Amino acid sequence: MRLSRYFLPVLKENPSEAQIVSHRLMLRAGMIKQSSAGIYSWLPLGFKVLRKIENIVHEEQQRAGHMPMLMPTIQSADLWRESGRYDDYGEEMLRMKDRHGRDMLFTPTAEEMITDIFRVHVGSYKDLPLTMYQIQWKFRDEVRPRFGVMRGREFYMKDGYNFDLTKEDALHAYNRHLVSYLRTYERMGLQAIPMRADSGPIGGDDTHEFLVLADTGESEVFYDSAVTDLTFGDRDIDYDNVEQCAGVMQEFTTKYARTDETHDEALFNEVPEERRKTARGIEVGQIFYFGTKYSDAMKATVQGPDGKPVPVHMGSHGIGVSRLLGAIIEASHDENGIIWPEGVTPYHCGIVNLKQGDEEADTACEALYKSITALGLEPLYDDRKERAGGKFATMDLIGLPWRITVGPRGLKNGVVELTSRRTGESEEMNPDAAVAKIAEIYANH
Ligand code: 5CA
Repeated sequence: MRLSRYFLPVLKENPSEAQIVSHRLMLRAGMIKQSSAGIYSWLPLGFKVLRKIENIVHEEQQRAGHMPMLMPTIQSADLWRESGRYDDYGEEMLRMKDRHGRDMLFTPTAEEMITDIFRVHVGSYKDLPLTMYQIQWKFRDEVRPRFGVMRGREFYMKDGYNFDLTKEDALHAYNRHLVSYLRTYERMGLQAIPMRADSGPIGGDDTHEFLVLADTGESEVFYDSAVTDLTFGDRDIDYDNVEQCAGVMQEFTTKYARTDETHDEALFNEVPEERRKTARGIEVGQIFYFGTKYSDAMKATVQGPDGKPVPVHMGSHGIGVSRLLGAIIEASHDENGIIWPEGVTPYHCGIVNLKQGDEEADTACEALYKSITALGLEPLYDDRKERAGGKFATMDLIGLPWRITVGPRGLKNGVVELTSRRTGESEEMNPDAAVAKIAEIYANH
């Protein structure tokens, strides 16, 4: 992409409505524009990161054996009356009537819809286990939408649902989700810690939230600092292997880590004092096992091995896809702007031409652009006739992790400069070496 043709409406001033850094930077970097409270348009740069995050979620869900599908955003109230949640959901649910006066709603989650699909089409235990998921827009009429995409009213969420014959099988599905989430967040450059939580309107007793520690987080959390030493890394997981998934689950959840809703002071005090931490966190996902809550209410049974109908055991599992943009920025920025982790960066590197219009500089930039594109990567070339300072400021603000700077002076010596956004360190090298370095950096992303 060439910056001269891109739609990147960066703001010079700090927008006064933004209280936290991620919201401020997303507005300043021209990623989103508010349309009404808690509802945003995703401008090209923001949309690109949203897609990157969504792709990682798709890849990791499918690696775990879960099937993608898509359900409608506007649903009939009837299903929700069956489960009892039409009344329970209260003011958070956006309700409307169609032209025939039928009650409709904008879906805040989709347990009812998926359970209906299941009960109509699945009749036998032989069709289990089954896990399907979607990445779809949700609407919750939050009392206090704030912090940009972090607490929106309209937001993008991955919601997955498992159907199993027994509680044991459903707990494997729970563990499998936990493992796949650990891998998902790490690919985005995030540490998200599973913490025992409260299930709220979804229901059930078994639930973990995934929290990214950040001062601006909305949840208060209590944990044993040993949990922050755990990393998932490059493990080879067989998602059908019950013991292996349970092993990872144990490893990541036996130490004390809870949100304030489930915090237990006496238990917490058993953690050695120097490891006892209180902090704030951003909830980027939550997994639930709620047994037969919905299958009982909506009569979703299968014929069991003995021929008798049994209600299926279910769980649901969410990832806050749009919220993740805010969480990643909260975790990775400096005073000049965003610092994207390589896994989610909108463009893989920037190319800054210090003297647009200089034949040698232009030619060198075009060649770099071609070579990097040929690697299957996407550079963002600042080909505007602007001062170098302005170009650097834009690159720093939008946060591409690598920048190649090209100018007539360097080219006289046959070199360009490769700069890391994270460390600020620069290295001079010939253009081919810079391309090779970029290829090497992204070999694993
Ligand atoms: N049905 C279950 C699992 S699919 C469910 O709805 N879970 S949830 O309520 O915890 O939502 C899943 C994730 O969506 C949350 O962990 C959070 O990251 C994200 N989320 C929830 N509400 C909002 C909101 N108002 N704005 C942005 N993201 C949100």
